Amino acid sequence: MPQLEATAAIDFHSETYKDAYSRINAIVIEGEQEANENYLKLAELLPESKDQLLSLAKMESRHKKGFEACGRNLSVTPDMEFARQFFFQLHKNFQDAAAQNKVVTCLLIQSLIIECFAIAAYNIYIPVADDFARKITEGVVKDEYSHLNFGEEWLKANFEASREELEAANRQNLPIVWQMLNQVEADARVLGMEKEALVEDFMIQYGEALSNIGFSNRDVMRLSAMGLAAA
Ligand code: PL3
Ligand code: FE2
Ligand code: FE2
Repeated sequence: MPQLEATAAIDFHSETYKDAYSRINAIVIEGEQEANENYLKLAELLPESKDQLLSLAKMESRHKKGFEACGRNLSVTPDMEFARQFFFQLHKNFQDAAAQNKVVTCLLIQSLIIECFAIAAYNIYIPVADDFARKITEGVVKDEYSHLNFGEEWLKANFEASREELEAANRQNLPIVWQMLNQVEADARVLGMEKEALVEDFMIQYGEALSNIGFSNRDVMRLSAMGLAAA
């Protein structure tokens, strides 16, 4: 199994590994922090799901603490400034949508795009992680499926009314994800994660989510590849 050989070959304490980890670890910490804030905002926008959304927000702050411990365990200082810039556009689009009460756009950005991105990244990371980080990440990824499920269920129940806004939000935000992947490609490779595997896993998760919500196979293909060719 090539993946096992790769694991054996990774030196978690080399300067090269730690340098790449300072950015990837920061991205994950910042992503969990922003996910926490986004679910708190969604709890305001969707009072009927308030308790559930507050519990998702709480999970996100636990995830953040877990990944901070992963960095500490390798004596890595996360580059938080890099991570804030990494998320800037997606974060801004979420906040603009929230300010206009566009719940569908907020759910697409956080519960579909960001959660699928996280699920893909964590699934690809688990086999090449150090033992400490692997245990943490395995626990986290289980929660992320339930966050994705929240978005799927809500959007499925409101599919016809949400359809147009979902299309527009997808067109606005999915190309940003491909750019984000390009920005982490080199660092992810140092950690043993290939961009092609991340793209593939993301497209599978995101495509399944769109299909569960109610889009046809044809729409799923069109929506989930939006902007990919240009990336
Ligand atoms: C939502 O619950 C969490 C949001 C986190 C987003 C993470 C995106 C990660 C992309 C970077 C690829 C490498 C990940 C390595 C995993 C430790
Ligand atoms: Fe999370
Ligand atoms: Fe999450």
